[in-house]
Amino acid sequence: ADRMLRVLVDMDGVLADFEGGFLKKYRARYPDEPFIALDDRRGFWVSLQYGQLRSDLCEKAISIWESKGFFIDLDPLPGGVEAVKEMARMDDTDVFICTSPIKHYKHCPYEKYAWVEKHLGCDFLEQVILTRDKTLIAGDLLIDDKPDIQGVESTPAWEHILFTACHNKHLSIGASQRRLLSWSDDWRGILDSKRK
Ligand code: UMP
Repeated sequence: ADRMLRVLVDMDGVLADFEGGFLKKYRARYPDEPFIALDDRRGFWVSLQYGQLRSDLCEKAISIWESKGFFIDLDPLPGGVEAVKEMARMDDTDVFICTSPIKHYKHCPYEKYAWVEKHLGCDFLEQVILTRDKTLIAGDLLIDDKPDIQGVESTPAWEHILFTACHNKHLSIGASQRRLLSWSDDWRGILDSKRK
């Protein structure tokens, strides 16, 4: 091959179990409040659906991921760490972790780096991209569980592969859009389909 394939992999909902970690800590902190089971999650924004359940639950939800320890404590999703390590070992492949930090910056950016160091090793810190606008980042593929990824660049370089999550599994997607159902799905085939 002439050039490197560049793969951007999202963190929350793709490598790290944001939804599971959220629900566990929300229920522990607010045991008497209603919650949304993972099976009933709809839409990317957790805070929006909690706010629809009862308006004050929006800020209670936000309080969970703004807390110290939330991001570092997230469990890896099955197979994700192994897949990313394998990509990094592949010839002609560059892999980057492309993730959007929350604007409450006290803990999140630090803990995202700490999570990568803990689960992927300190050499992998070189591959971390923190950005609130993924359309600015040039890559061949972006593997991400957010259905609509928008920003200032109207024609991003990457093809978005929708990673299936509890909040997006019921969505019907366009004929041209591809999904990765989990890390047991054929991610190697998707990478190979983009090699020139
Ligand atoms: N996030 C929110 N509100 C929500 C759900 C998630 O602010 O209701 C945050 C958590 C992550 C970020 O830091 O959004 C997700 O970013 P990406 O997965 O798009 O990288």
